[in-house]
Amino acid sequence: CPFYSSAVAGVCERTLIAVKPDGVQRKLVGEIIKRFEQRGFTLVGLKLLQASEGILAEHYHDLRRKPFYPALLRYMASGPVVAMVWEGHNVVRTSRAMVGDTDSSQAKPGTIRGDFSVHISRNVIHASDSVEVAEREISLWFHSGELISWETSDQSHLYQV
Ligand code: IDP
Ligand code: MG
Repeated sequence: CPFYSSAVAGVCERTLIAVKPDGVQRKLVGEIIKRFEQRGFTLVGLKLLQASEGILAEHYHDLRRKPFYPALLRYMASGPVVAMVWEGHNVVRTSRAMVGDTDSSQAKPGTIRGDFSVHISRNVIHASDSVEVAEREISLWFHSGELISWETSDQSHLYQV
């Protein structure tokens, strides 16, 4: 964690964000990164990968009995995914708000899903839904050596340090 983490509670928090295959195909990677950067979060890990069935089965383990599960795994394996770890104050909750409702048809304009998707089955992006889940998902998608802790120069403008 960066130096200011002792001064501001919750700054150390991290979340897993993934641009799903539809978002990559539709060239939304830059737009999505831009939103997280501009909000004030710090990128600590980033990679483009073809997700294996093993990683997807683990990632969506809780949904394995849902009727849409086989189609979900096919969708998530249909092309490359951009997996990222973002850090900052309350990043898990804030990124869920930035991403919008799971069902794109209910997602509010201004959210990523509400601006770039129309159907729940192709909703562009994944974001961890709790701090505990984020820790599990980050260790599933990234080796610890792939994450960089670094001190950004804008911290005194983002936080009272
Ligand atoms: P979340 O991505 O907003 O956290 P979850 O309920 O965890 O939503 O579901 C994971 C993913 O499974 C969704 O983002 C979506 O891609 C897919 N999914 C969820 N419900 C449905 C459905 O009813 N039909 C098709 N796909 C679904
Ligand atoms: Mg979820």
